[in-house]
Amino acid sequence: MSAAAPLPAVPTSPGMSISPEVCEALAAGRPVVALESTLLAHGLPRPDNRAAADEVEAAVRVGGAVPATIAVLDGVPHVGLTADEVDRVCADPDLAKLGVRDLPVAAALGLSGATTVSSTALLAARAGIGVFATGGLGGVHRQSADTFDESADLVALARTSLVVVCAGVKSILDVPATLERLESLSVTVVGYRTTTFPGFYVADSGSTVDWSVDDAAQAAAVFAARRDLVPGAVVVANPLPTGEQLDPALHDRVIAGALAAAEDAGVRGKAVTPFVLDHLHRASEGATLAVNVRLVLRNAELAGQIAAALAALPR
Ligand code: PSU
Ligand code: MN
Repeated sequence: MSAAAPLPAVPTSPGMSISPEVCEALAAGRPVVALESTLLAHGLPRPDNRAAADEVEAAVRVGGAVPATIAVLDGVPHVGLTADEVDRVCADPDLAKLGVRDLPVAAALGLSGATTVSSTALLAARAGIGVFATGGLGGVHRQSADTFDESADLVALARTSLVVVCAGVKSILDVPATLERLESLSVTVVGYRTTTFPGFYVADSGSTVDWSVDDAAQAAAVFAARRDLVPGAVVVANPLPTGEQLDPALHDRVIAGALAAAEDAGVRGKAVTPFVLDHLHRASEGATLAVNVRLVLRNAELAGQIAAALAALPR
């Protein structure tokens, strides 16, 4: 009689690989925070992105949760990456940028890529992760009336149940139009300790939101209530303190230049956001890069706290 096949060391969800640490935390009901890889691979320049990847994971741990950076490697969605896997994501200049619609192609053809807010949210929710930290959401681009360019992040958040901690939407976008779309899509949006909607690099986008939460426990409670009611995300908008924001005058100047450069270069589709962010990092001599990393770290730590508060709630 042959011996029984050994059990896999790590149980995994169908079609994805979950790291041992993340798997054990989820099985035990301990807090976990998902992190996206597009902001590393396409939003931050090499080689600074590699150090940022470690710092973001460390910030989640300071907040009280286990980090789960998500990417697709050789066709397999990975939830929680080894150091070597983070190296791959951060070093490859040709790594694909994968939204939800790209995931089946990557899976079927065995391709690798970084996951955006839309695809990270989907994969995180499927793995059973309730909280996700990023920098700024994608949204409605400023020329969208001509280009129809609206990030797939918005529709994905309408149907994916998790908390997304962000510094608002990227300020290269049309922020009021993006807030209107989030309303149409019934995505819950709350400010963290403010009703001022943040402007990514700057504390104030010029728009407001209807609701704010005072602490991580309130954010977790809002999500728990939404989860029981209807699928969809709770966006927790966490502004930088004004003392840490990008100088608003520099902000407005470099953004105008970056958008004009993208127009002149004829950049379209999913290349727009990486092109504009890269242009900003250069034009501001690294000031936007430093602020971008800082806001992601703050979001990661808050997300850790919210995940811990969520884990403490009865399910
Ligand atoms: N936040 C950042 N930097 C980024 C992004 C978010 O601080 O680069 C990424 C996210 O992955 C988001 C994507 O989903 O930008 C939006 O791309 P697009 O506009 O093409 O949908
Ligand atoms: Mn787009």
